[in-house]
Amino acid sequence: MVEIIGAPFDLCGAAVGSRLGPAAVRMLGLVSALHELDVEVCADSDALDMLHESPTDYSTKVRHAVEAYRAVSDAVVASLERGNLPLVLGGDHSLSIGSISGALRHYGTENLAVLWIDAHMDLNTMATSPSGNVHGMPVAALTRLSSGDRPTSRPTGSSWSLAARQSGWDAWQTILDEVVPEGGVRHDRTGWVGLRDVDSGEVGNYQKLQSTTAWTMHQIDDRGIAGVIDEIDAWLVRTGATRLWISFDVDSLDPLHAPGTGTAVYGGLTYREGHFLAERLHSLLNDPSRPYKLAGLDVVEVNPMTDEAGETAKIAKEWVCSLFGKRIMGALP
Ligand SMILES: [Mn+2]
Repeated sequence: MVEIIGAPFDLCGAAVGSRLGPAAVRMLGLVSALHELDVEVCADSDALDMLHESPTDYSTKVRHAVEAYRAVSDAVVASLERGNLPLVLGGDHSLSIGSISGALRHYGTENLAVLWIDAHMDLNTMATSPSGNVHGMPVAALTRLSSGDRPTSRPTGSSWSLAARQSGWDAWQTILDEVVPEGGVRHDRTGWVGLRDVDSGEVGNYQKLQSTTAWTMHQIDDRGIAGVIDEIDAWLVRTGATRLWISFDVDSLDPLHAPGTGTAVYGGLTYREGHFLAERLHSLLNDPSRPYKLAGLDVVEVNPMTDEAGETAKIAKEWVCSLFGKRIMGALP
């Protein structure tokens, strides 16, 4: 049974507002839409309280963030122990540090693969991030990349203060020591799809990882979404993973369809490419001949504050429905 876990937290995104994402997606009838697909939803609650204010001090933000990751991780572990399938509604993408850590705690590093559906790699560390926004770093945390030595000076040209850099570094250590389990997500079981905005620090970090796999928009253009999905399936079989966590950032979709998100980039998945990906993943995840099953998923970065008439929340809800078996055109005889 699906267990919805709201994570109304956004202090690590580009702008505040995605803390309202879970409310918007729920308000559009996610639970009843899943019921219509004969998917049982057994619980729908939040893992943490929504802050009513937005602290601007960096050390306060990361302190709240680490608490949010712990709370989401615990909620995911509790859900998996009950035999449920957690659906985590964000919030900014840094929350996946919590959700996927929870899945790692339950399933173990040997069993879990992660598919990161996103315009961005989210692979910066505190050492390479241009912004300090942790929503650009979750994959680096989950694959346990180091942020280097604790900074003692402010690099030239950086907009971060030294105090902020140090509190970021301290938070990173806490995340690696106390949130992400030993082993983390195995590098060869980390895959991205939909990439089109990767910065130079991330390219350097990507080169440090071994055997990770990325399908950029260029490859989707080249091989078609169906061809890329076949490659994702072959990759998952090759990894030997028995469980897949899907982390869906709504900015993977083109901003024509999903304008209400923190870091929109043109040239994303079209409406049909996005749904086709979800529909095919549904078929694969429910195919008894496939060795992997769904562990859980994140749906993140829906920001109702910058959305256009709820379009982004709507497509996020529809995407989840496609992943759980909906066919947009219905089933023809
Ligand atoms: Mn992301």
